[in-house]
Amino acid sequence: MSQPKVSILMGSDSDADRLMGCFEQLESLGIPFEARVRSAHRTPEALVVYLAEAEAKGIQVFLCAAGGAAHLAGVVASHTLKPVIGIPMDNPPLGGLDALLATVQMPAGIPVPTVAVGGGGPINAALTAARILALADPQLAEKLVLFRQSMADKVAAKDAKLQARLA
Ligand code: RP5
Repeated sequence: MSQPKVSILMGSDSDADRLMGCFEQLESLGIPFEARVRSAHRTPEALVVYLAEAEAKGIQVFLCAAGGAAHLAGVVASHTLKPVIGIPMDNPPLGGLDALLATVQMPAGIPVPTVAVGGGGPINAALTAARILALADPQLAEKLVLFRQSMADKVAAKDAKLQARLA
């Protein structure tokens, strides 16, 4: 089995179902990944230990999903120089605005580029990781070209369907 290149960290297993799109997108591009539950607040020491292990085994990009007072991505970014992408989770009662602000509003010096709350956010996190890895991987870059073409084909098919319905 290939060594994982992407690590998806989540603050709780309650986040996992909403990250399926992220897992599936990485799988469809053939990017090896691992997903782990580590919390910035509940397991701060275990998080730091994991990050050292992950870097040692070749993880290139960290995707960090957390809800509520979501410090996970920022804490990870403070311990690594690898790219860290924040995925704010749309938890009740605030619907993810809390996690969005906690993830995206980092002080200068510790960057956490952050994807959308809910919806396509987890998928776009996977695609951003893919673009980063594709800088040094021409085969992956080609897969991204094909992925984009397949999206354009789907839009064209939808337009054709709409035109047929209106005719
Ligand atoms: C965050 O707290 C997690 O990322 C999760 O979104 C949220 C709630 O966690 P649980 O109470 O469901 O374990 O750290």
